[in-house]
Amino acid sequence: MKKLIVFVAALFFLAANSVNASAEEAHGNLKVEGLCGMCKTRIEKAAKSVKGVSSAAWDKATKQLHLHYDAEKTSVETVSKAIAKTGHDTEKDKAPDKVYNALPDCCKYRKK
Ligand SMILES: [Cu+2]
Repeated sequence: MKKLIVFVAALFFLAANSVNASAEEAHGNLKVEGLCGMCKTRIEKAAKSVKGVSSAAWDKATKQLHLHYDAEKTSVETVSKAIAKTGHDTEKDKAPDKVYNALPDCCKYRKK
């Protein structure tokens, strides 16, 4: 009986620890250029495709991308590079011209 109690106690201890681990989530903001709803979808999809990112929300008005991620698995720098690859300039990385030029017209944020 005593062994069972120790076992159950150990399970609770492990469960509590794993809850703590997932609570250690980092928040980050990144400025990403974009114009429309299609941009928003593309930017958020690119951010969420990065392993370790749990949520990504881009605001069209402020151009700010708010990220929740596991700091042991990824970083804002990694997310920034993934987004630039899809055609969107960020405050840290510039998108390749070739990818930018292939964006739909409504998404061409560089021509003002
Ligand atoms: Cu767009």
